[in-house]
Amino acid sequence: MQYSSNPASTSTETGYEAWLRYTPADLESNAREIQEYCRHIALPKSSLVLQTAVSELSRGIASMFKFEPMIANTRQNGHGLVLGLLQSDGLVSSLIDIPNPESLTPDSYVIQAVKTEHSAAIVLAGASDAGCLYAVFHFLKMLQTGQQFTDISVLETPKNRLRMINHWDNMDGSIERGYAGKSIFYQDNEFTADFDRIQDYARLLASIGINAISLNNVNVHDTETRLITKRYLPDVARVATVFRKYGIRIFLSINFASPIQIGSLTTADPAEPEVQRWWSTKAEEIYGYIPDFGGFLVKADSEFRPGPFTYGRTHTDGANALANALKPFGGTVIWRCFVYDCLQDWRDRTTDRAKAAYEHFRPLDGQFKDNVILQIKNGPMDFQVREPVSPLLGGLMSTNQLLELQITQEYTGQQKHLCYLVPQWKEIISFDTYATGEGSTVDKIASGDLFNRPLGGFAAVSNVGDDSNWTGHLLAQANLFGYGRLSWNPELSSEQITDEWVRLTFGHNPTVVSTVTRMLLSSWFVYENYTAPLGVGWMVNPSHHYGPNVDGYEYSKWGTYHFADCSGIGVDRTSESGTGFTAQYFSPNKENYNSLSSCPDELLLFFHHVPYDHQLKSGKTVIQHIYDSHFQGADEAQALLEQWNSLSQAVDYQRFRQVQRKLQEQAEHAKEWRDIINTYFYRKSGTKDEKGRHIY
Ligand code: GCV
Repeated sequence: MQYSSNPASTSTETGYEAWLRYTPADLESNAREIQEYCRHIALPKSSLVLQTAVSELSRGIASMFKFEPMIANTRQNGHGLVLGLLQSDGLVSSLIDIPNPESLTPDSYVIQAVKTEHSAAIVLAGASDAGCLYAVFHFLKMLQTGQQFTDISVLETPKNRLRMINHWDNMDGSIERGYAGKSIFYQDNEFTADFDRIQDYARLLASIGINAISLNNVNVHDTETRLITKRYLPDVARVATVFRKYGIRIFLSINFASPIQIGSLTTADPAEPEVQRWWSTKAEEIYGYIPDFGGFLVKADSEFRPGPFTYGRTHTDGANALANALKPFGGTVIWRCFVYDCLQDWRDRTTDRAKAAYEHFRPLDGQFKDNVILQIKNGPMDFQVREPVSPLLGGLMSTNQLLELQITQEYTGQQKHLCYLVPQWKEIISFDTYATGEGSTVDKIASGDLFNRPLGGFAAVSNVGDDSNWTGHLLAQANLFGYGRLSWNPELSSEQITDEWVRLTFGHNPTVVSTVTRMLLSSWFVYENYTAPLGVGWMVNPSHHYGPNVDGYEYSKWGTYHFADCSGIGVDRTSESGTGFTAQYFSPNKENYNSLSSCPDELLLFFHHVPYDHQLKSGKTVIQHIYDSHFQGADEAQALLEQWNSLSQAVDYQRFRQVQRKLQEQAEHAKEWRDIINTYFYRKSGTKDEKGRHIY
């Protein structure tokens, strides 16, 4: 295959198309044969989402092959594509047989080649309209990545029923923890007029299998509280219409105190009949505008948000009251478990923020309505670069659960630094909780399979804003893509996902593919190396969370301490002398984390307070590890820049420069991290670097 000699010189790509570029240059030679199929599309039945499917297919074909396919509701002789529904579609059923139809879920789909003597078809069929759309995106991806179509037979069923994106967007246009510009939904307390952009976002999300989105920040302020009123519901309904075309249901974050704030009630007590009636009437009103409304996402009694505690009620009381209101309309309450004491005193050694979610929610297991899902952050603290998996995952056996991840890089470089999170997420979802013995991995808990729950899946905080390339750092698109792919199939490897993304984004030049892949796959470890060491977390500037500040949170009320002094560092969370957090895990994790000798190095300071000369499993002392990892991390950040620079003639100019600027900033900033962390610990410990490197 031929590569254009220097794409750097001609292209004006900004990254807006993300992984849906459909450039002819991306086609591998075997795709020529497939062109014959692409000239005719049969779509026997139609619907809103099937129309989207056929128009996405035509768009991809037109862009890659430079011809418009013919679309008909019957099949032509010769080669062609057939779109439709499994089981309920006569044409599709006449062409393919599904051996185990009972194993299909609504989003399942099939891509299958069917050849007879005189004709050849490729069937793209879903168990639902959305399934067909997913089949189309899969087919287009196969074209882009040069996969073989001869005898193709794909059957895909997502592992998770709910595959959700959470937006932390505010209606003034700001995004809490957003690093890619302003909101694509709101401006000046109104909905934006740019619905084309919203539709382009819906395309991106559907192409990676996302089927639910919450549109506003979980911290619901005054204006956003009114999203569920007549003032804004017509606009919400218009946004829902855009996402509906792509098989995506919308949710809203609500304010638990709404009955007071936008109703005329004097209480929001979930046990009060008038409050319950208020929510029921409100639900009816919302469904009048949006018949397929997904439901409410709720942050309650957390970080100063109102909740049932005000009235002496429990989270169960609060969540179930809302669930009752949504139930007649098929809606769901997603209730977040990020609940902890955020007014702690650093001298208080008994309260442990890491223990909080489990302490609050474990006793309530089994008491939530069937249309409630508890959303659990992956770590017990808060999306640090390295944390153990939350013990609440596995701790709840009779409750629907969603695993909450953070795509936006709040603590992982804020989309100025390259930090590809798929390897981190893979570690989390393949973590064995031992909840029901060996093999009780987080992915099976989230999906509902382990405990046979009716609802479950993944949710993650979006990293998208109105920057021209969506994510600020072009390579941060890989995190959004990777999240979607993993939420569809958590068993995909980091390497598979990365290879797909790199090829879709940059084409097939082997040097580009191998270099970008290497950069992405190493970047989380690089970031970890030059930031907070050995799982201790938090050494960031308060409030905005960017940049090094070892004591930034050490004497604050947020419960995020490392307890470094002149003799040692780390948080004692053992059962014997510490906070007892380790006891929230099942054996053998409990014992492994509790014991200094078996605790993994990378989490040592999360679980133990140790002297600086404590010897790690690596053979190094803690202090030498801090020095070595920080010198190494800063060098590796510089190496990322150099690796990228080697692609200057192989990547189109605008996209090349975007990434180059970010990597330059990262390399500089990594040195700042290195020096601040090393100097701090040199002064605290009084121990010299055994390699004699320069410490300020
Ligand atoms: C939306 C952390 C973040 C907050 C975020 C909160 C949450 O505390 O810093 O910005 O609020 O988590 O997840 O609710």
